[in-house]
Amino acid sequence: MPLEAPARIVGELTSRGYNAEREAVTRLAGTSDPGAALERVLEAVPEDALVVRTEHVEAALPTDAADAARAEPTAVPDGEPTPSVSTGTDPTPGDDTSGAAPVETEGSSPADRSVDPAKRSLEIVGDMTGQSTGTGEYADFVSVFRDRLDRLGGKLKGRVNHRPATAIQDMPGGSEVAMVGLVNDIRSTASGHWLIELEDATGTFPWLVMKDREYVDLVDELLCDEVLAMEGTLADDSGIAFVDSLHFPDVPRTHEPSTADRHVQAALISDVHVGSQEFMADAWNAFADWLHTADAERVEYLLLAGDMVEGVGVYPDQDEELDIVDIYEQYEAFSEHLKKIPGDIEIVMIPGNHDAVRLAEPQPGFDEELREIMSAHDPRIVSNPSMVTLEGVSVLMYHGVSLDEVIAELPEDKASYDDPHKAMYHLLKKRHVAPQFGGHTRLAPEEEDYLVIDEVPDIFHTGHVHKLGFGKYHDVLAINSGCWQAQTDFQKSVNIDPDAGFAPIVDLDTLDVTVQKFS
Ligand code: D5M
Ligand code: FE
Ligand code: ZN
Repeated sequence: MPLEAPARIVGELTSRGYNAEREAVTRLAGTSDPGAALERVLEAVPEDALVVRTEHVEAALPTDAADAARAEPTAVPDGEPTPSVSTGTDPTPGDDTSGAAPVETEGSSPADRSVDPAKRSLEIVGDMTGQSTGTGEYADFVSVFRDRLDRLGGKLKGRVNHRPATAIQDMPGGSEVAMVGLVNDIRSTASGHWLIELEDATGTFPWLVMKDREYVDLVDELLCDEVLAMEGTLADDSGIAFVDSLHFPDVPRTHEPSTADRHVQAALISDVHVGSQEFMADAWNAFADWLHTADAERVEYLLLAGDMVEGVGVYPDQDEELDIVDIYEQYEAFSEHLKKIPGDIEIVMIPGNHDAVRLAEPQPGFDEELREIMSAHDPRIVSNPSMVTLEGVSVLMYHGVSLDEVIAELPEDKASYDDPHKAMYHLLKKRHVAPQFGGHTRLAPEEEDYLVIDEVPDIFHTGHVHKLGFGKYHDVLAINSGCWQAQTDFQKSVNIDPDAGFAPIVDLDTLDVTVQKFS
């Protein structure tokens, strides 16, 4: 994979489970072959290291490469450019979200909102808060994978005439075969073909995708541990099958989203990062002011997809950029900001990787102490991920840590930070918010796989990558909602240019999106 940009290097590192020191990334980016340099550094880092540090790079690379890196620091433009907002071009004609341009607004003085809360309906589905039973033992891994295979495999079984892995190896060579399983391994062969090992409850079986087949293009979308179906022809010795077709659980093309019966709107935001020196209080206040105006009187729901606060000790050197160093004080400040939102707006929030809950997903909603601190506005606090239904419109809320991984592992035209919604499409296609175990996204095995996308949502809402982008995938509206934190030093050093101070507003009766800009 080409590692031309520092952001791509960060993505690659995070996909392998590492956080990065910014100087380390800068030095890698300055080498003549960052991909090869990164491999050398990773071979040399201590096995238990979670952070790639400058000294690791210095130790692993010859000094001339390190010097070259110092001589060519990453260029960051001085002038603050207007963030580029990806408005999601949809391959489907008639997509009503494409071309929705950001609308400039000014924080105007509060006006009376006339809303009728009696018309509302808000239902939470799939909140796993209080349901965690996992202890991280082997048996939990067995049950979480079994549940994943049962539920996602169930969506595929009607589509192929599948057999268990052990039965396939007993069939005569040349037979037509099909199997449903978890991707256990993806390897390229010496001759450029791809070997994909599928695993089911009985065992594993290897499948070969030939490099000249048209669907070889799908191989670079695959992630370990996702569920797939394959059809093909058994080799003469029945030891391997040649793939003829490959199926994802996917969203059916016949999916028809539900809509609200009246004109009512939801604001979808995330990544507020209160407590960071870069938290944009002015933009937040302008947003809150706007919500009090008649222009926003249809906005009756506010969904917050995680990273309410900046947290403490989330990334290396983060403390240098903290405005509030105590985690509880961060939530107290956040609560003050929440109070500025009109009291009649229903708020639903899930945690993110900066929040004070366990890092491993699924993340339960905040504990009692934090709920108490944030109680003034009486938000609904649920797990990451959760499904919430607003007047019949189902919204899958997920913070989005796995998007870093999808962006790092897939080719740039299929998933990138500039088009975060396209990375979301792949999660919808895989029907799972974070398929890969053992990578960047920390996962906690539970009896049930809470990360499976069982029901197709009408809207999929994520954050985390701090980029605004939206579009439709098989008529599911995918929105990544940007952030309220200006570019941090780390982001500057790796050329991540966040979309900060935007609020995408969804019409729940049509699923149209408009973007309000407050920065
Ligand atoms: O992360 C916002 C985005 O920036 C997300 O794509 C991860 C990336 N990021 C930010 N800081 C780091 C460090 N130190 N290492 C690796 N990746 C990083 P958020 O977690 O929402 O602040
Ligand atoms: Fe964030
Ligand atoms: Zn995050």
